[in-house]
Amino acid sequence: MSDLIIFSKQGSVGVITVNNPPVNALSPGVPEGIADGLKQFAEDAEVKAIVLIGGGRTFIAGADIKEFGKITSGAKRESTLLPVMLAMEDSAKPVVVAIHGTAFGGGLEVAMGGHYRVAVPSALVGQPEVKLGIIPGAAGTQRLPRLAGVELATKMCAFGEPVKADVALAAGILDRIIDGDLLTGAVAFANEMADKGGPYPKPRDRTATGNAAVFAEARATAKKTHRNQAAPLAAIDAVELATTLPFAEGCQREREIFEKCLFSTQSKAMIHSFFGEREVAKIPGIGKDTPVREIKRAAVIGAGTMGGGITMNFVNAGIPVILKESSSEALERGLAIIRKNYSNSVAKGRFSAEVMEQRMALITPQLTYDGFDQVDIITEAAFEGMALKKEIFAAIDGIAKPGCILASNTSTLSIDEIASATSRPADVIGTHYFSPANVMRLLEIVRGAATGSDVIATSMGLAKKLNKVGVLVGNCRGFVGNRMIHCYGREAQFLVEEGATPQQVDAALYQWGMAMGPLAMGDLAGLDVGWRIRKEFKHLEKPGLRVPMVADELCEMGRFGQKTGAGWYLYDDKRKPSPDPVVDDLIGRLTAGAGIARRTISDEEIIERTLYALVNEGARILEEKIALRPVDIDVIYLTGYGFPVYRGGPMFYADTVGLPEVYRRAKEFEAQHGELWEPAPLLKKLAEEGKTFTQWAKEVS
Ligand code: 3H9
Repeated sequence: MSDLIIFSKQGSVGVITVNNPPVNALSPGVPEGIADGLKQFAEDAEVKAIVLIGGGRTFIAGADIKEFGKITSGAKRESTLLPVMLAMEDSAKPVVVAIHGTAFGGGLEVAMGGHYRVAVPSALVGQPEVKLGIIPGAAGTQRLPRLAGVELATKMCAFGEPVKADVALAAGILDRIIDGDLLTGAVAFANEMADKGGPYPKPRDRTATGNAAVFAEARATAKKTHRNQAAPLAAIDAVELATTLPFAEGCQREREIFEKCLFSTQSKAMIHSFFGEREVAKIPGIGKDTPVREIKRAAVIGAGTMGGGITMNFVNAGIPVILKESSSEALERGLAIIRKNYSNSVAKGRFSAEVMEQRMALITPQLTYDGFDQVDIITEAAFEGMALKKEIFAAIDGIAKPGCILASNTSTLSIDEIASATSRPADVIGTHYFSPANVMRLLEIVRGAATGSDVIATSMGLAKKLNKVGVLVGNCRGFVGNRMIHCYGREAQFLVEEGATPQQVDAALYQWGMAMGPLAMGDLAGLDVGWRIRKEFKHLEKPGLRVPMVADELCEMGRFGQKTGAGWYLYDDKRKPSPDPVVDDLIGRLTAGAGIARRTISDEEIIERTLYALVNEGARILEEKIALRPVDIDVIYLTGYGFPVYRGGPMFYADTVGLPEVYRRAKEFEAQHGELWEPAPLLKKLAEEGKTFTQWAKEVS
């Protein structure tokens, strides 16, 4: 018996407890320990049944994902779980698997090797492997359709969403729900089954009946919802094999498909993203022992698109909000939008009308600062202008109670300058939400020079509470996300000026995997936002550098994007875009005036110009320590900018292309387009050393 697995007995039932915190992953030693337990209890004449259970907060949450990198790098050979499961199924004594928390991936696969499965009502079971770019690799695609039927199995394996215990019971994945103590219930169930006597059911002996329509529909859905991703389609293929091949052969084919996925760049990118989302929570110098402030009440200034979304985040987490506006019209408009958003959710069945009313009741709309002296955090979401922000911060500095966090939702402005309007810069922080703020998962947390560690720790904790991914960044114009997107958008516009159509630029990047093209994204976010920012920063622009012409001109024409029915595209009343000859004329006129020669532009150039511009700026951001690590930049792009998860984020993508190649193209672009393309010193250095951003991050950490 190792520390990872504990054997014990409850009367005549042998209990195998997995003890590998935090999530009981199937790390080396765990499968072997389970196999030892089965063997020991098989030989123990006192034992008539066996229970397998997880210690701590969950049953087995899957294979140990950290081990995958060792396998793909050749440092380790994969050991297979299949013999352990066969040993469970072939046990002469009934094996009952007791589930709480999450039986995910290899965890559910192990569970399906048992004769019976019981679970607490709150348990979740699932095959989330596709979220890591792989498919179940230990018979999940073969046993699940045999237990639950192909329809549910296909859905679970192809899309990775777990099901709750009651659904799993109805589908035949579980045999009983245990109310009360799980181990007691599982032991009682095991005694019951042993008393009934064998033979005990083996999931692998059941038949999975094919259903062509189910597979066809799943493939069509996967192509839409998981665009360009290989794993969902591979998972459907594997489940389908369960309906045509004997179990052992199906397992062998599943294994081949699993390995192909595991060694793919998509899977490496998605595993990078999985660990990245957890890595960003780890901030050097701000440990778990950093004190945090309690956030029980909040205030939001500004009921516009951002302020409204931010308010919804707080109330969704049960935190009451005072929502302040400067005019009753703006306040009413903002409240009406919040109500409409909630009504849409009710209509979609996400929650009841009663829940909606409870949330609305948590909002106190008003035109004054009344009650601001009672709240724990004030989030300013006013227009993007320094003078206005400073005025607001000076006002709240005079009202807020000591210890109240003063947060700005600025997307570009200096947190230090905003903080200078207050007498308490240590309490001032940037919390930059992304539009729509109630939907997008990213929260850029901007640390000023004086921001207190406890304010940072509290804000990171708040992100989690609001169901966001908080990423800490430094203070500079645009911070990380918008500073980089500025370069990406700039190149998108230059490409349009040089001869591509807006549709071509958007289509090329969409097909590459971005959630939407950059110009369509501008129309969605509102072109006036960038216009206002460009005006604010005009005095800082270096004279003589090329600047995009078209977007400012569109704004001068009142074309702010979707909200005005026209921007880069023309929008109908359902916000469906169509190309607009007016825009083509404008581009032609402006470029002719500027003497820009128009040419045919390839999709490849569109991808390289826009994405390498992101990477080059990202490298500068790393040099300046505005982002803590390359993975922080990746997570910002994955959770806030619609970057495809299977590409891993801009810095990881650059690693997969190879930094020497990215650098080579940047040099070429510099020769063609001038100093905007000067390669960042870090990019140059790593390219010359033949290293990746990932390797560099390990070296400097
Ligand atoms: C698989 O099973 C393939 C099979 O078919 C077998 C083929 C042979 N491995 O998320 P949390 C770490 S593929 C290693 O913050 P939560 C995580 O990094 C796998 N580490 O907790 C974090 O570390 P740290 C299929 C893992 O309560 C800590 O545990 N399974 C693993 O919010 C806490 O995690 C999955 O894809 C792992 N499998 O959520 C499940 N899981 O503290 C992936 C977690 O150092 N996991 N860690 O940052 C999850 O979905 C969530 O972690 C879970 C808990 C819902 C379980």
